Amino acid sequence: MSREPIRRLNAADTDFEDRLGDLLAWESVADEAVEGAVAEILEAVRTRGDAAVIDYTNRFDRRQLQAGVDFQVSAEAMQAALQRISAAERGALETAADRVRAYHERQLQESWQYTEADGTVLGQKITPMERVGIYVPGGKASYPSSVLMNALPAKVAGVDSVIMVVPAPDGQLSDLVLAAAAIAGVDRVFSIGGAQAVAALAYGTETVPRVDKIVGPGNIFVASAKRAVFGRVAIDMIAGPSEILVICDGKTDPDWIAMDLLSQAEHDEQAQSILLSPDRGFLDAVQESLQKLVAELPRRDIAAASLAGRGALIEVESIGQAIEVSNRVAPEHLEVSVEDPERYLSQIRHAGAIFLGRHTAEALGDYCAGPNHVLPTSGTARFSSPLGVYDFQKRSSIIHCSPEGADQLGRVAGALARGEGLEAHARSAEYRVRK
Ligand code: HSO
Ligand code: ZN
Repeated sequence: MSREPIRRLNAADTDFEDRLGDLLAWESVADEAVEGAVAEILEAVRTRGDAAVIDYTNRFDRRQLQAGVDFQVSAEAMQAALQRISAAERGALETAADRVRAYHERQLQESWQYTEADGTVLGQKITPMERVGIYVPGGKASYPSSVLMNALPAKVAGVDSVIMVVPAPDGQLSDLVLAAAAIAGVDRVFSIGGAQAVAALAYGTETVPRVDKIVGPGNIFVASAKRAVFGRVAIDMIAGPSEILVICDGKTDPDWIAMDLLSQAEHDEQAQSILLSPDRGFLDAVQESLQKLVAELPRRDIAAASLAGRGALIEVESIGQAIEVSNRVAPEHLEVSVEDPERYLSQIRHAGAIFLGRHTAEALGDYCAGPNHVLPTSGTARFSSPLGVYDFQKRSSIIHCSPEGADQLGRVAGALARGEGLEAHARSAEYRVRK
């Protein structure tokens, strides 16, 4: 790890490519010992159901659940949590939920069909998933905002039953997390976590219904369990640490930009914050701001470690070059803090979420602007998109042949089937051909 508070790079340097490569290098941890332990937990829950879930929960979360005792969080407990949070917190959660819901409603896909000249109808039918599981971590990474971001797209998609699992270490649950679940309309909440909760959702137990898809972040055990059950159920992407890349022309308040970089740095020592600017004096000013502002933060140790290990201030020739570099990074969050940012939108190719203009703090997107904050990380924005309603809807194709259509298509299919040596296919199609 570098000892500098944050590394400085210049895109004009001959070794820039190598240094950018070093900066972006990140390995998701896969650990054989973890995989072995997870496999054992999955198998135990698959074969013993609730009894195994209770054993592991008592062991890992220091609880005293009894066999036969329900670990579902009651509707009364959810309402009580909603009453205990402050009016300001409740109002903010409700505003955020309304905005996230409204944004995601625009993503709803419609079924469609069309009729060909001979009367054959072709179409596509959209159906929501039936049951979806949302994993919410316990402890320091337990974000109520993530409850909204995961649950609301599923609800908007029309999922029948959204089931949340959240560990309760020592029996403690976060009021804000439960309140967010209530506001988002989560249907059932179970106070279990870890690989045992993922297993319960994937296989179903006496208490926990089996789901079709599991989404939400978690620690290495949860990530490993999700990977292992993938195929039996769908999963979302396995997210890496948060990232922000800011492009600034040097005319935004350096304190604002420094705090934007710190906002993601404070998530995790492995989080990544990068600033690109053609103005060297501005990079100096932001570096100073960072040093001053990080010291004021409760999570300064995490933020400082993130900046020193994975942060960078990069001098570029122009905003155009900054966008080229950004496209290579394919960041989770891209802030374009320049005059007339819309002008550059067409050149931006790879970014999970794009924040335009000097007034758009990335943090607004984390909480309440409307778009989802579950985004592709570690360069996967090259081929992945934000979590959305699409992730909870499926498509079925529809074919309804008219007699004329069956005649025409039967001949085509017959010829192709015989070419593949599949005689039953050919005859099945040709039975409907007019003699
Ligand atoms: N920036 C995080 C989301 C988050 N931030 C939750 C605050 N709370 C994911 O990229
Ligand atoms: Zn964040």
